[in-house]
This record gives sequence, C-alpha cells and structure tokens, in this order.
Amino acid sequence: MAQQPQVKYRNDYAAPAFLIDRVDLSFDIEDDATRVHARLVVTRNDKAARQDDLVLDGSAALVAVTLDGERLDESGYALADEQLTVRGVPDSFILEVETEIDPAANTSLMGLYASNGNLFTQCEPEGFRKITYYLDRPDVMAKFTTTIMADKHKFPVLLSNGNKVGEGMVDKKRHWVKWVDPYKKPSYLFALVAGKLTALKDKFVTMRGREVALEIWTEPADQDKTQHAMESLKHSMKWDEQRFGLEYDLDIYMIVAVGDFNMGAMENKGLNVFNTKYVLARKDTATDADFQGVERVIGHEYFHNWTGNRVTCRDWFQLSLKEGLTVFRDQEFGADMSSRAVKRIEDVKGLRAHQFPEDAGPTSHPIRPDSYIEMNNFYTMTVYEKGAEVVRMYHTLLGEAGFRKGMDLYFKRHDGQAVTCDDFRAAMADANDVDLGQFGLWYSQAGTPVLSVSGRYDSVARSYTLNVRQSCPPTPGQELKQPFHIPLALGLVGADGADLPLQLEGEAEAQGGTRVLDVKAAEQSFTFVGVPTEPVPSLLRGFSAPVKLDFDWRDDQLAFLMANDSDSFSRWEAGQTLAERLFKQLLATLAAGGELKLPETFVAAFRAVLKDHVADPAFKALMLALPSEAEILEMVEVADPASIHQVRDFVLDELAQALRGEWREAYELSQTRDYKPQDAGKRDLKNRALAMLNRLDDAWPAEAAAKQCREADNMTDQMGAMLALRDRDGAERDDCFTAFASRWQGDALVMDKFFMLVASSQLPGTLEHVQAAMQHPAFTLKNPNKARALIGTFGANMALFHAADGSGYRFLADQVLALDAINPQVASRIVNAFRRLKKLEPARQALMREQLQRLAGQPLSKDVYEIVSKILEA
Ligand code: B3K
Ligand code: ZN
Repeated sequence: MAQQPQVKYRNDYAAPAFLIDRVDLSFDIEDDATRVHARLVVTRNDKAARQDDLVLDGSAALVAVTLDGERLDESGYALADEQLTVRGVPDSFILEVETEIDPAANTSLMGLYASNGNLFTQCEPEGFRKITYYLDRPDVMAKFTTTIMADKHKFPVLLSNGNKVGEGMVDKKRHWVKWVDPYKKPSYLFALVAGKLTALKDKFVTMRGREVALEIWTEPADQDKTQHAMESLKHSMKWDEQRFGLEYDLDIYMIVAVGDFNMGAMENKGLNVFNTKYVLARKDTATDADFQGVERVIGHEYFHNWTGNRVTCRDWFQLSLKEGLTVFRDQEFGADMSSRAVKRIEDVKGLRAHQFPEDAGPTSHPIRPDSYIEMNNFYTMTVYEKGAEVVRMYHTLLGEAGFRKGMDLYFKRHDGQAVTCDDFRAAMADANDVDLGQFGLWYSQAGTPVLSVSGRYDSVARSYTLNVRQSCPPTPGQELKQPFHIPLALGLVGADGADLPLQLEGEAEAQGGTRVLDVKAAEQSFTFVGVPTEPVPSLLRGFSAPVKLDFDWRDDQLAFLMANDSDSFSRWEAGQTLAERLFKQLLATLAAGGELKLPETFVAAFRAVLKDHVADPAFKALMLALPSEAEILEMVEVADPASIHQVRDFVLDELAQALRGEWREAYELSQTRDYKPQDAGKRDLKNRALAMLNRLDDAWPAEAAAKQCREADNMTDQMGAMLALRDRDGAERDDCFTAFASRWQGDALVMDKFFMLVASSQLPGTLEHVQAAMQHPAFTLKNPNKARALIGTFGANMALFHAADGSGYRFLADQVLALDAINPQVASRIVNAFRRLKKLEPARQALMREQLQRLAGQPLSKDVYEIVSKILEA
C-alpha cells in the first residue's frame, strides 16, 4: 500500500499543555477568499506536563502570527505536518493568528465551504483546523465571539453561535454582525453561516417562563417546507423538559438547512446546521418515513444541547458518551411521539441490518474504540446505535426512576466539563448505589454476544429451569472475551396465552409477568418455582440487550408466541425467528439441488396477520416484513448473494401467490382519503400489499399502481406506487418513472428518491441504468446525498452489486476512486460495501479482492485507506 498514515491510540491521552479561555474570531468574506483573524487568550495548563512550545492544529494558509502584540517571523514559529509550533511561550499570553481560506474550492465539506453560493461550516470532529490554527480537541473549552463581514447584497444573513450583540455597515456595500456565545465550548461546536436565506420564525416559552426565539433558515424557495421541522423542534424542547427536566439555555435556537452536507445534521451550539433531508418536509415531497426522520433528527440535535454540548467528550474515543446517549434520547422521544412498540421494532431491525454486520466484520470496534486513523470513520452504527443499546441497558437495569437519578447526578457533577464514558457509568452506579464494574466491558469489548438458552420443565417439582450460556466471537485485536453483564428480560407464557407470575427459587412470592435477570457468568441457571404447566418462554423481551439469542423453540411454539406474547417486540421477534429458520432451510435445499417449497405453517402465520383486523396497521406491516437480504447474509456462514436473493424472492412470490386474496383485501381496506399523518401505518400496509400484488402476472395491480402514481396527493403513495412497479418491466413502469423524473427535476431531495429507485431495481440492466443516471443533469458526485442515493444504494443492491461477472464490484471501486478525490468522507462510507468480503463464496471473494487490491494500489485518503486496509488485512 502506498502510504502509512499514523494511528492514534486512546491510551495515549494526555491533558492539553495549554488552555484557551477566550476566542475572538473575525471573518472577512470576499469573493475569492475569506480572511480569518483569531485572537486567542491562552494560559499554560498547570495540571498537565509542562511544554515550552505551544503546538496548534491547522491546515489553512497562514498569513500572520502575533504573540502579545509582536508579529512573529519564522524564528518564532514553525509550520509542519498541519501543525503550528510557537516557540518558547510565556505562561499566559495573547496569540493572534491570521489565515486565508477558499470556501468555494472546498469539496470535502469540512471547515468553511460553499454550497449554492452560501457559506456553511462543519467542524466536528476536526474541521475547525481547516479554518484557523487552534487546540482542536474537545477538552479545550473556550468562550467564543464571532464577527462576520461580507457584502450585504450577496450575504444578507450572517449567523454564528450564541446571541447577536451588534450589527452595522462597514462601508456602503459591506455589513458586519457580531455574535457572542456565553457558554464555553470546544471548537467542534463552532458554526458560521452566511448567505441569502429566509427564516420561519416562532418562539418557545421554557418551563421557567423564558422566551426563546426559534428560527429555521432555508433558501427562499424551501420556506414552505419547514413547518413540520418547527413543530418537531417545539415538541423536542417540551419533551426534554418533561422527561429529563432539561431546559434550553440561550435566547435563540437556529436551524439552517443546506443541500450539500456530509451527514444528517450537526448540533453546533445555538446554530444547528442540517442536511435539507432532515428539515424540509411537505406532504407532496416527503414520505411518512421522511417526516419521521425530520422529527427524529431535530430531536437528536436539540437533545445534544445537554448531552454533548453542556457536557462534552474528553477525547474522540469517548464519542459514544454523547452519541449513544443522544440516540437513546431520540429513540425515547420517537417512542413517546408515536407507537413505542413499532419504534422499538424499527430500531432493532436497523441495528440488525447495519450494526450487526459491522460488529461481525473487519471494521468491528467497541463502542469506545481503542484506536483510529481517521476519526470520521468512527461515526458508526456501533458508536451510535449499539451505544444507544448500552445506554438502554442501564435504563433496563435501573428502571426509569433510577436512570433519571443517574442522569441528574451526571449533570450535577459534569456540567461545563469534557468527560469520559467511565464518568457516565460512575454517575449511574453512584446515584443508584450499585456495582456496574462488569458492565464496563460493554465499552471495551467488540462483537455481538450470543446467548444460548435452554429450558427444562419439571412437572413433579412444578419448576422451570433456564440455563443461560454466553459467548462472544473474536473480533480484530480481541481473541478472547470476558462475560458481559447482560439484562435478560423474560416472561413465561402459560397455555392460555397469559403471562405466568414469576417466582425464582428462594423468593418469598411471585412478582410480575416480565422479569429482568442479571446474566453475568459464562454459564448460569435460573429456576422458577410454582409453575403449574410447561410454559413457553418469551426471552429477551423488548430486545433487552444487543445480543443474538439462541433457543430451541418448536415452530408451533413460535407461532403461539406470535399470536399471544404480551410483549409486542417478542411477538414480532417470534415471526423473525420463524423466517430465519425458513431461510436457512431453503438455502440448504437450494445448495443441495433440491426443490424449494414454502411450508403451509409459514403461509398460515402470514394469513393470520393479514386477517387480524384489530392490530395497529403499522405493527402489521412490520410483522409482514421479511428479514432483509443483508440480515439473511448475517445468518449464514458462507454467503452466496445470488442464492440469498433467489430464496428471498421465492418466498415473496409464494406469499404473493398463496395469499393473493388477502393482500388484495388489505390493499383495499387500507385505502385512505385525504392525507393525514396518523394514517402512516395504513399507507405502509397498503403499499406493501400493492408491491406484493405486483409480483403476480395479473394486469390489475400494475394498473392500480399506475393510477396511484398519477393521482397520489402525497409522496408516500407516490413512492409506494413506484416501488411496486420498480421491478416490473412494462409501460406502467416507464410512464410512471418518466413522469416522476420530469415533474421533480427541480427538487433535489425528490430526485434523490428517483436515483434511489433506479439503483435499487432488481431488473437486469440496472447497472447500465445507474451509469446512465450519472449523466442526468440533476446528478453530481459532488453532492453527498446524490452520491449516497445512487452509488450507495447500488452497493446495497444484493443481486446487482454482487453480479457474478464482477461488474458491480468494478463499478463501485471506480466510483470510490472518483469520490475520494472529491470528498473522502463520502467515499469512505461507500467503500464499506466491500466489508463482507470474507463472508462471500470463493468466486465472488476473488473478484471483490481484486477490486480492493486495485484500490489499495492507488493514492488514497486516510479515510478510504483505513477501511480498505482493514478489509484486506482481516
Ligand atoms: N455530531 C454530528 C456528527 C458529526 C459527524 C462528523 N463526521 C451529528 C450528530 O450525531 O448529531
Ligand atoms: Zn449526535
């Protein structure tokens, strides 16, 4: 490999040798460049090892350095390897640094960059150093003031963190605005926005009666799509007060939407910057899922104001401290805003489809990683989603009241500080006077633990014994694992379908229908007494821990749990377990050259769900969703993507055929009139039915979809129709797709949906269509949403990406190289499509390896290098 970038280790942490108390920034925005003047009030940190020189991070063009008013020449400082060393500084001093940057040329979208003529920043984790020279690490917290000067006509709106304290004219054309943020913050929370934008304005009165101005800024054309974001923001503010007693702390809260953005959104203090995808929503341009996404991300960034900003991370290895906790908070917010049962299932489904593969592959890492080459590669499903599961386990172990006590103590101890995951765990333990020592292994050990459980009923003693064994597969750098502390929530279901009271051996009386067992040893037994008849165990209720569960239920017991379990997660899970067994059997049959057959019991279980007219339609839709191809890939030892695709398609075709009447009935009964947000579940069910019906050769489902495509008054039904037609060649498909692309060619977010449909099609010729779409005037690799919609989606298209001739792999590698030259972060996400290399059957493995080696032979960014080398070395 061409280069050997440096690895950073968690254990190398050392406190900063200097602290910065104050930063006064001024930005002089001109057409061809932006001049940045930074005035830093610096003191030597007496709690750290003494260093004579001040070493700042930075990569911007340096114009001048001044120490206590004296301009330094090159004898006073040195510039090398993206660091500025100021020699022999006193104990406290004022350092002024002037830099020049070119936001229009910045395609990485880190630091200060231009998007459609406006300027935006992204600093987390290490973007601030692209703006000026600084101690760009989260444990250096300072008070910031920001003055921005620019042409008033081109940049009428100038925003930064905190409160606006002044504005005026510099000369006839140029104006200035000054912002002061009264809270200390690390540089990664700095933000600046400048441009032609308009705001939707509202206000919120906090629980202590303070009035906060709320502003959502967009390009003028998008202003009519911000109402839902505003409602979501107000709900978030209220929810955090009610659930956690947390109040907002500035006089203004601003959200700015930008079309070019590397991720979802960013929680900069008082000035969140958002991907337009998570702000803009109008019923004709956004699906129900998009509306939900906006609410979730608005909540997430708002909740960061306490979990992230008021209390931040000591170093980037601690990222899950703020991300795992904030995802847990946004999940709970979502559950409280809609259906808790549905939300939990959706979250677990996402974890299984995206985090489990990560944890089982070459880039597997603990939620608190031990090392990294490029920090941007560690904003992962593991740090975020598994991190949230770890926070949820505290909640499960301590209960709502105990968890709240822990949170209160965490803020009491650490408000205004930069702390570690261990500090959080200590607050939880101390507030509840419990020992969470072993629980700490969730932070240090990677991999998805496996719980193998067996049950034995003793009819004479009327007791039921569960034997629980835990193990965790090896992951890179971690061969052997110690046993985790696992909360195992369970119930025992009696013959009538009701939960039996639970009494463990030695306990005086029975308590409740669901219990949480503390599993701590490699092997452990639990005996329940007073059990009148043999129960069916319902295990891991609510998905009480991020583990894989193995229990030898009979198929009829799973069907019984599907119909009766009082825990809705476990009802859904019983169906998933049945499906998993089915897929494994069918894959084995296919490999042995046998004939595929769908068992009648499976059809019957689906029929029962479709015929259940009482259940919440959103829940029904989830019960009717089979594990995805990505999930099935994780179920087998050696994966042949073609077989996985074939088998899943077979099951869907059979279900469509065998239940055609039921699907049609579901389609017709779920029709809705006028668009109401609360009908989302019905729309989901209806559109799933429409897609199933379009697997049949009948003409009417295609006509129904075509009609829906023409007449839908909302994007959910519009997309539902297109998804139903996506894999069905014919005039209906062509007409619908053509009309869609021409109607929405001017709407960037809707065009992303179009590109996603093109790249996810199962029809032969999809690769050619993707290549053609790259020439579409609305497409550009420079826009991350576009790259993800077309190239990212293609990388997740099991049948086409893994084409037997290697064409999918070659195409993806080509795009990774093209993207890496533009935006390494986006390229690095997309190259992850190769991470299941080792799981593939030999022929595809060889083809994929060839492409990975081709990549490795090229000059790569640190981002892509880190992922490619890990995949090849595993
Ligand atoms: N904290 C940001 C993520 C920054 C990612 C940098 N690559 C958004 C969030 O988690 O809320
Ligand atoms: Zn976050």
